[in-house]
Amino acid sequence: MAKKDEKIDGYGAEDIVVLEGLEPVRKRPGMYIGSTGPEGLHHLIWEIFDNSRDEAMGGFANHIEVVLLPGNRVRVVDNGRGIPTDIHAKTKVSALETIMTTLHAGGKFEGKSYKVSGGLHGVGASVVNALSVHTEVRVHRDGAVHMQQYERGKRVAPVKKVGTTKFRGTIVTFEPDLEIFKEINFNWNQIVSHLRQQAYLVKGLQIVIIDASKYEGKLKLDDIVFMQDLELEVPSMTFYFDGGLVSLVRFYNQHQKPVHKNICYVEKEVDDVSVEVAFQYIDDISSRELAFANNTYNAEGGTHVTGFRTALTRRINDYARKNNFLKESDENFTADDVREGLTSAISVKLREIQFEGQTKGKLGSVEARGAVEKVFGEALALFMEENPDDARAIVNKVILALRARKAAKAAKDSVLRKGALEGLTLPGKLADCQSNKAEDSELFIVEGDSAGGSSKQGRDRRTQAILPLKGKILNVERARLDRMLESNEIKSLVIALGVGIGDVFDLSKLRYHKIIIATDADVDGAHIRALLLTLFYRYFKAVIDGGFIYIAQPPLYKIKRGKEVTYAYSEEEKIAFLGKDVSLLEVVEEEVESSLRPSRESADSKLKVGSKEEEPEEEADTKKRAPKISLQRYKGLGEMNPEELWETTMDPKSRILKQVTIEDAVDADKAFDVLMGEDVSARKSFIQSNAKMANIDA
Ligand code: 28F
Repeated sequence: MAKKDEKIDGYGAEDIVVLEGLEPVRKRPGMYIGSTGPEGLHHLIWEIFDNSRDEAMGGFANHIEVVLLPGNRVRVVDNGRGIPTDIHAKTKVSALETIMTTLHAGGKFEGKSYKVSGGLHGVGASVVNALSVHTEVRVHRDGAVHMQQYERGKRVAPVKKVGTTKFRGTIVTFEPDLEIFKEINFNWNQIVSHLRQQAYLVKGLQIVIIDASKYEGKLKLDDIVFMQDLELEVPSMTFYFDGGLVSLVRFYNQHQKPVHKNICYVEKEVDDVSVEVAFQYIDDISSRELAFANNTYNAEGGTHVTGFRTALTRRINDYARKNNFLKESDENFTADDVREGLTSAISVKLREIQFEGQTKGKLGSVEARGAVEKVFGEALALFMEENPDDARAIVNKVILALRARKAAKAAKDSVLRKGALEGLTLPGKLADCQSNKAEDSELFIVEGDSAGGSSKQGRDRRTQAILPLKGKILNVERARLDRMLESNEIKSLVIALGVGIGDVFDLSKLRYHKIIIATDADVDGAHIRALLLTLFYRYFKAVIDGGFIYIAQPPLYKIKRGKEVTYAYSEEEKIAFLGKDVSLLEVVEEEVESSLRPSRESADSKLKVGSKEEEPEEEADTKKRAPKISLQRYKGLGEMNPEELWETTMDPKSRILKQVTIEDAVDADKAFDVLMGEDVSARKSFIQSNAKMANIDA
């Protein structure tokens, strides 16, 4: 068997080296998957998926299915070669078992059968296994099905042949361990967007995602390969892009006005680095840059992005000079000029990959820079020669950006001279805190005057400052820096932050190390939050990068059971707290919505429901009196009294804050274009599809 594998696929079981048990993984899970929170949990899926995807990248698979099953289980299937199950002569165990139960170096990923390595890939499966209560692998290969099961990383029995097959591939089913993860809640949207991105990165790969987690019928899966064939009536998504990054750029620009028709695209390998780039300009001032190294998204860019920018700036300048768009006396376009309105995607694949810093956010490998600069630079020059209409439109767009930059600078200089920000008088609306140590200080950005009122009363004034903002602040989407400065709302915010803006931006002057966005749980609140995140993303990115921005998580409901008060921060929590009373509540709650809805002023208006004081006939003898239950739904912070607000949302000891990551901001930025852009139908469908999530009545 080993011989046969080696001949056909270039691999035998003997290729695995360096073995180590899985105890360290269970001891320090964070070291292997980053965290034991939601990110780490989803990481388990990505690890198993990555192995399937690597099979696809090697050209051995073109179909992957990821299924959420009932009971917190996840099932991943590919139609690759199947993990080898033959017994290793020396270790006397199969390659499959070694892969699943040891922290190995992963022979497969050291450059033999795969041109490109994903760094840690291949150690992933055993890590997932270690952190799962139960795992099962089924391998379809050479006409036979082999199966092995594991509990918390330990095999239950040796690999066993359990049947015959015509199919080839690997099926892994795992159930994350609640001893490791506090909470197991898979996020459908997160899974879909991650896997969509992966589909763009591997041309021709079909990815099917199925949410069967709430499927109530019987599922007998032992003899099933792809569950897609069962045609269950459950949510599912399929991704397949034969355009690669062209499809990605097209997706990002779908609701935008392109400046030129053709998407510039290149895919080529030089010096052992494979480079893929696509871009297209749209009628906008912001830019979207998506960078990937070995299929991992790099939020902070890195050497490949540097190479791309250098080539872009140089080649556009060259073209503009050669074709007399720029006169001899004109200065060159800057890197910022050529970036305005640009949507670009860069993907590099390297044998050995280095990241800067702890996370994989920034690529450090130096060879990527030269490779991208060369491959993309040449392709861009050729693209402009061959597509003069596109080239002209691009250069004209860049000229516009250059003019706007100069005009904006002049305007900003004059605004600054006039002292718009320089006086640095803190805005009157700001209720500042007493401390002037930024590390201890927090700024709550709240929506409207009523929320401003209660939060000013409820806060700890030593360390907590409040800045109330008016409803719709300003459409920053199409406004420029200078226009934006004119808005009093934004001016207040910028002055309160203390960091300045544009050229005078200085992060060290930040006056609060926690900036907490506390908007209401409705459409307007979502809007303002998206707007603020977009504003930070586009003009104060360093403040997000520094981890200074947070989103408050006010409760959605206050539940009183007799004297006992609980707050529910999500629908799920509400249901969990209410237990069996829920059906009754649902009905009454509905009524409030339409007729009894508490007014904003009466923060204490409560709704009595489920009161069992007038006992119905049959229930009288069943139980002792059930406590009186009341449910209050908060539509905004303004509905809470100062004590409630402090207890639930502001008190550092009991509140929940969500730290904003760059990815959150990118999402908001993208959502923002939809919300603020000109495409009305896109806006409508965005609001509708997000309505439930945001808990709003659309
Ligand atoms: C659902 C998750 O894990 N798919 C995988 C393969 C295929 C090979 C492989 C994997 C063998 C000796 C390491 C097959 N034949 N899906 C997956 N498909 N791993 S993981 O090989 C691992 C190496 O050392 C495979 C020939 N070569 C490789």
